[in-house]
Order: sequence, then C-alpha cells, then structure tokens
Amino acid sequence: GFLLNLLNDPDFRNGQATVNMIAAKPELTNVMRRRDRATKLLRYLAGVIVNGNPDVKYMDPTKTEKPAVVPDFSPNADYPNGTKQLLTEKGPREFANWLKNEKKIHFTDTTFRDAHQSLLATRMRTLDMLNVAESFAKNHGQDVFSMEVWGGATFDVALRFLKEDPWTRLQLIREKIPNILLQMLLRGSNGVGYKAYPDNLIVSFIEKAWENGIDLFRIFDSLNWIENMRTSIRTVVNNTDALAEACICYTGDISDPEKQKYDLEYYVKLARELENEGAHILAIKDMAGLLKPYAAEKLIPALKESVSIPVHLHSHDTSSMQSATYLKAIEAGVDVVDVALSAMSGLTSQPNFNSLVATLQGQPRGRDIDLKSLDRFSDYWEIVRSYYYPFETELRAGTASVYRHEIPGGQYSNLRPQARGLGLEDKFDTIRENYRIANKLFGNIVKVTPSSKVVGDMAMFMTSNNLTEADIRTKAKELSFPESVKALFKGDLGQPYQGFPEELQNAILQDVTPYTDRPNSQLDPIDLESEFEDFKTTYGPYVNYLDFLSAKLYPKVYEKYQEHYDKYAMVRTLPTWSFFYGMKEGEEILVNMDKGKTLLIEYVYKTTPNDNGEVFVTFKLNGQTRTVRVQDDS
Ligand code: 3PY
Ligand code: ZN
Repeated sequence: GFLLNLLNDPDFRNGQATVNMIAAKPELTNVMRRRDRATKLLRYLAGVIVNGNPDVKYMDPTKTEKPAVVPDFSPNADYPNGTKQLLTEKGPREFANWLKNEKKIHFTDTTFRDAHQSLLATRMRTLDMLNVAESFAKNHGQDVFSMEVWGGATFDVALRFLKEDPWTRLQLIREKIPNILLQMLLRGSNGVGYKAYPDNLIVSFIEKAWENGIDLFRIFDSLNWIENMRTSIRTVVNNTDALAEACICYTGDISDPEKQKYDLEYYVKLARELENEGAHILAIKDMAGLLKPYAAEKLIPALKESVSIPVHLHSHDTSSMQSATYLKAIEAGVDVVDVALSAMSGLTSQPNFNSLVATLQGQPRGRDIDLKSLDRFSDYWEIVRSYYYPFETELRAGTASVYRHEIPGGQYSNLRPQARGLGLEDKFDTIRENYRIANKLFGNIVKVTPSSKVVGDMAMFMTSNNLTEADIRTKAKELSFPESVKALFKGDLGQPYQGFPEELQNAILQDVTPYTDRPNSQLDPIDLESEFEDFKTTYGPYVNYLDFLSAKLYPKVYEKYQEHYDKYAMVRTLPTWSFFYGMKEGEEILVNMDKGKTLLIEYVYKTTPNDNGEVFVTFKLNGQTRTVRVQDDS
C-alpha cells in the first residue's frame, strides 16, 4: 500500500526521485507524512488568520465567499473524443493538415492561462481550475481546439506567490482533461523566464513539459528574432510528438501609413521563415491587441497565401474592438482564434468565447456549441473570479490609447500596481506616454515579455526622474540606466529588427561591448546530471527532476517556495478563500489532500497576543482539537 500510495501522490509522482526517496527513507510511512502535512496546513491557516497572506495587500471585510457551482457532468461517463485523440492518431504533421482543411472555425480557450494572467495578475490557483476541469472536458471536449493552461507568467507566479508547484498543476490538469490539446506559451530561449537560459536547459524543459502533458507549444521571441526560437522549435519537432506553433508577434499597424517599420512584407517574410524552421502551425501573437479589423482583413489572406501551415490568431481586447478583428479574420480564413469564457474575457484579456459562438451561429464557419452550457461555465468563473478581488486591475473600459503606447495586455493590467509600488500612481498617464517615448528611443522594438518589461522599466525610470525624450538624447552618457536597459542594449535579449539605435546604444553601454550572436551561445551548457545530484543533496530526498528544472529557471524563487513547502506543505489543497483570507470563527472547510483523503478543518478561536506576541489558534481537525502557536507580526 505504501509504495502505491506514494506513487499515486501527484506531488511525488514525477521522475526518478520517487524511487530515490523511498530508498533513502524506508522508515517513512504514508500515515506519518499525512499527519505531518495536516499539521503544517493548520500552521499555514493560523498564520493567515493572525497575520494575513503577505500577497494580499488589502482585505475588504464586506466581501464574502460565494459558492461556485460546477456545471453537471457524470463522473462515470466517458470523455468525448477531442483533439488530443486526433493528434495521437494522426501525428503533428498530419494533424496540422487536418486543421488547415477544416471549414469551421476552431477555438482555443485561454481561461486557465492568459485570461487570468491579464485580468488577475496570474493568481488563479490550480484548485479552482481543477474543480471545473473534468466537467468542462466532458461537456465541451468536442468543442474546443485547445486549452491554454501553462507557461507565460504562470510558472513564476505559481511558485512565487501561490506557493504551488507548476508541474503538479500541469499533471493534475492533464489527468482531468485527457481529451483536449493542452497548450503552453514558451518564450523561446527565455523559457518561462525573463532572460536567456542555456540551450540544454531549454531542451530538457520542453521534453519534460511534453512528457507531463503539453501537446502544443506556442513559441515566440520578444524581438521576433528567429535565432532565439530555433532551439525550441527544433526540440518540439524532433524530440516530442507535440505541435510546434511558432509566433509572429504583431506590433505597429500595417494599416497605418505612419507606422512603416513593421509592414505586411515584414510579417509575410517572418511567417515563411518560421514555416521553413519546421513549425506545424503559425500563430499571430497580437499581445497588445493592435491588430485592427481592417488590418486583419489584409494580414490573414496574405499569410494564408504565403505559408501552407494553419494560422492561429491570438489577441487581447484592450481596445474593445478585437471581436471585430476576429470576425474579419474568420471571414478571411484564419483557422483558430483564442478566446476566454465570458466572465474571464474582455479588456486586457481575450475576446469573449460565448458571444463569439453566438455571433457565428448559423454562419458557414460557426460551430454548433451548446451555448447555455458554455454560459454555465462562465457563471462558475464569475463567482470564482470574485475570490481574487485584490488582484483585479482598476480598468473599467476599453481604451484606444493602446494604439499609441502599444503596451501588451498582460503588462497594461500590471502597470498601475507597479506604479503604485513606486509611488507614481498619480503619474499613470505620464508613464503610459513615457512607454511610447521609450519605445521610440529604443528604435521601435517588438514589445512582449521580456522586451516589454525593459520598455516599462525605462518608462518608470523616465517618470521617476522627470526625464524627457530630449533629456535622454542629450544626457544619456551621464544617466545610470536600469540594468534591464543596459542588458537589452548589450544583446542579452537578442537582436531587434534593423538593429539598435547606435548613438543611444553607445551612450548606454559606454565601455561595454555589445554582442550580436545568440544570447545562449554566451552561456555554457549545464551539466544536468551532476547538478541534479547536487540539487538532491541540497534539498533532500523528496525533490525530483522537475523541481530541479524549476530551481534552474528560478533559483531564488524556488528556494523560497521549498522553505514554504517545508513549513506549510501542500497549500494548493486549501480553498482559495481560506488561502488568501484565512477563516472565520466557527467556519469549517473540507480539504482534499490526495485521492480519497479528506480533512475537515474547523477554526474554533484564537487568543489575544500574550506578552511575547504569541497567539494561540485552536482548530478542530477531523473532530480533534489542535492548537497552533503563531507569532503576531503586527
Ligand atoms: C507572456 O510571455 O507571459 C505573455 O503572455 C506574453 O504575451
Ligand atoms: Zn496574450
């Protein structure tokens, strides 16, 4: 029983480390560990009850938790076959051909990734996705082309703020959604981080992401520099059976004669190159929502004529016009569009799935989807979204200003809290304008993670130091620029189209010599095997190879995550309301630890702090009284 239980435990299930762990700790029993984990969860809850969750900056006492209703499904019924089965049957090349010949439009649902990254600062917890995943896959498994569930900022935020393991998230989602393609966003050589990593780390990361559930890798580079995407595309194509979807990041405006740098020819050429690199699917990644309807009407047919692979369109509705863009794109023959369920759509997120389905009903490219059911899933998300109120952005309406500043959706929603953090909230308009100016000074670059962050850093720098465009041009040699700006100009993110503006580059870099080859070729490969052995020596027998990869990508974040895990165990199992806001006296929660094992936790009361500032918090754990001591930080 012990071995099987352990192997079934998703937190310990991945990789050879499981075997090592048993070998190293034969005396360990599952029961002991479970009891220990329950105690740790009580310690976590007591901490939040007394001191709050450090990630929640303000708590609104008028808000209360409402139950989110999961739409009906039969736990015993089979999943309908979907694109996952089709990919397995056909293989990636033939699957892409099938997609290209489809008459009806296909939908990617971004609710589990980009939607919450762009609306809720990426804070959506695994639990809230898992609760609805099986029902969605059973009710709509035949309706959805893919679900974007991983990558982008989710990896970092899961570890850093939610204190949960992103790999476990992927495994659990895969388990509940065995029939729909699972998609991730990969920043090429930057992986799921903000800088270039050694090639062999990227290769290993992709292989493991595939083994753990990813079927479609959407690969981009923040400067549209193919050199930074090649390793990723090749790895997906040669080392996995997944789909390699390569992106052109859309910037500027091909319909604006004033914005000539990135014209139709530029995109067509890039698309052809990506096809030649071996991509199965081409994506247009419109990260800021700049692709206007009439521009789409030109771009889509031009791309469809120039490449023979299917075309997948991604946009953000910051301007509020992007459903019109989708309609034009669908009429022009785009193969797949990215949407989010109503309650998680709009503004800096993707256009509205439900409404687009309704709009296309009875039309030649429309799909026959049970809209009432789809709406029930939106209802679920509407309630769940309310659990995340501290992370909501202040945006109330779409804005045409996006065409001027070109700030990506995910970044735009983050900019105000970031400005607040720097004491610049009342200068938000200046920051947006400085973002535009910074981009101009940089020579009008593609702006998406991580290049967008550099432009954002520059905008903050200009704003907090009251610097104008003329100041930068004339005084650049005397200024101490943010590190990220220096790194960009040095070549650490790769080479922008048509190069860097030389004068500014010289002024920023001073004595440092820039380089023009791939940032990865500046980095030595990692000795993965021996470093993994060292890693296990440092962190003990419980860690596995996937943890090791997390630690290689985010060393400090991983270390903190591991400390948290050692103290508080699997906090991802706690209901979201308790995780963020603690509990009320007399409240009871159910916590599903692992298969079939449930804890019933009641919060009974807490003492006032004693002279040492200690508070004693009393719970009932499955009916037994337990008291936890917490230091009051106030
Ligand atoms: C990311 O890289 O996280 C993005 O969503 C870019 O648009
Ligand atoms: Zn996006």
